[in-house]
Amino acid sequence: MKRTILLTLGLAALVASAVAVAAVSGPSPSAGRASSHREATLISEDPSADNTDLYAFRTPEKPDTVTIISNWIPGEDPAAGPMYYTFSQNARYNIYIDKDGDAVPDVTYSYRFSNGPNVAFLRNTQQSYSVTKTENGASTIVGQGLLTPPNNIGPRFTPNYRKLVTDQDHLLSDGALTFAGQRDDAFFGDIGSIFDLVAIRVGTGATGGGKDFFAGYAVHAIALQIPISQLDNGTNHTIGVYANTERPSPDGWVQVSRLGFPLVNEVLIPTDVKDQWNSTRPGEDSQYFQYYHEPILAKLLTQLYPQFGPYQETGRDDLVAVGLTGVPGLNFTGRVQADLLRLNMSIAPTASPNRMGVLGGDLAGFPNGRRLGDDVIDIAEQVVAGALIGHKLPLGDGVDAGDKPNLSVFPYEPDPASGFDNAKGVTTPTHTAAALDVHSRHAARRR
Ligand SMILES: [Ca+2]
Ligand SMILES: [Ca+2]
Ligand SMILES: [Ca+2]
Repeated sequence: MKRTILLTLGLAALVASAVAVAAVSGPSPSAGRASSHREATLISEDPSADNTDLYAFRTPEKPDTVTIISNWIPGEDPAAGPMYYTFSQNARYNIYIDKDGDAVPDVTYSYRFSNGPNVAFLRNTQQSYSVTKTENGASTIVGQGLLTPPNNIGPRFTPNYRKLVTDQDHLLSDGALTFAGQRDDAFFGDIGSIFDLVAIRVGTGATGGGKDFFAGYAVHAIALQIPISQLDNGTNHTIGVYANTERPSPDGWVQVSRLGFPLVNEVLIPTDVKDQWNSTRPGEDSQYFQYYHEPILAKLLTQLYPQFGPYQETGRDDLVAVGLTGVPGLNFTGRVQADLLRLNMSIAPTASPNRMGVLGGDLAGFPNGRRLGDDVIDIAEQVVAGALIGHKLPLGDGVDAGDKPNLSVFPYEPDPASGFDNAKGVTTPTHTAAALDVHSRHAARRR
C-alpha cells in the first residue's frame, strides 16, 4: 500500500523533476572507500555485494539489547540516478553471530531483497525483503514482505524522509527489531590522505585538519537489535560477529565479500591475497596469522615516518590478540583465530563515549565491539604504531567524527542526504561578479 502511494507521488513529481534528473543521470562516482570500501580487486567490480563496515554495541537507549549494523555499497552519491543504488536481488546478505568462541556461527540472519515496479525512467528504490534466521541447524522465516524506505531522492519524490524511515522499523517474529535501507555512511576518515602513502595533513594527525572523504556519501545498511538474553553464553558474555554477501553459483551460494573487524582486508592483508581473504570463512583465518604478526603497515611506517620510530615490525602478539582472538580480560573468546568483531555484552554502555574507545579508557567501545562514533582509523594507526606495547604516538587522520550526527533512535546511522540537496558542483555567481567587478574598475579608471 505504502509503495503504491509512493509510486503515485513519484509519478506526480516526475514531470517537475525530469530536467533535474536528466542532469544527474551520468555514471556514479567510483571513488568510494571506507574501512573496507573497494578493498579488493574482484569485489570492487561488484559494489552492491561489497561490505563496507560492521558495528556491534550494547544499545544505550535499550541496554538489554545489542545493536548490529552492517553496511554495504561504498560511496553512494545520493544524486546518482536514475539507476539509484539498491540491494542486489541476486545476493544473500548475512549477519552471523558466534556465541561460544569456535568461529562457527550459532545464529545467522539472512536477508533477500526484491525490487518493485520501476517509475518511468527511474529505478524504484523501495525494496521488499525477507529475513531467515538459522539457529542450531534449523532455518525459520522471521520476517516476510518487509519494506525498505526509498532512497532519499529529494523533497518532491521522497518528502518527510524521517517518517519514511521510521515507518520501516520492523519487529521480527523472534523478537529482534530490524531495518534495511539507505543511510548516511557513519564511517569517517581522510581516505584521500591515507591512501596517498599514509599522508598526514597536519602535525601527527591528532589535532584536526583532515577532510572527511565520506561526507555526503551514503551506504545501504541492515540494522538488527537483538535481546542480549538470546545471545549470552552465560560465561564470558562475548559474541563474535561478522557479515558477508553471497552470490549464487552452479555449486550453490558462494561468499564474495565479508567483514568483521574493520580495516583488516584494507590494511593488513596484502593486495594479492585480498580476493582469497574475501572468500575465506572466519574459522579458517589462522592462515592469515603472519599478516597480523608481521604487519605490512608497521614496515611502511618505518619507511615513511622514521622520526616517530622505531616500530615493532615482527612478533606483534598484540595485533593477533586484538584482531584474531580477542583481548584477554576484555573480549577474549579462546584460542580459535578468526576475524570477528568481538563484543563483551557484560560491559554497560558509556554515557559519554570516548571516540578512542578502549585506548581512551572506554571499555564499551572499539575494539570491544564497535560503535558508530568510534574513530577506528586513529585507533588502528596508533595500535599498529605500538600503542598497546609501550610506543604511544598521537597519530590520526585529523577527522574525529562523521559529517552528520548519529541518531539517538534506531537505526542510529543518520538519514542520508538527498540527491536534490547534493552540495557538489554548486555554481555560484562568483566568476560573473568578479568579471563585473573588473569591468566596473576599468570603467571607473576610464572615468
Ligand atoms: Ca559457535
Ligand atoms: Ca557521514
Ligand atoms: Ca580519525
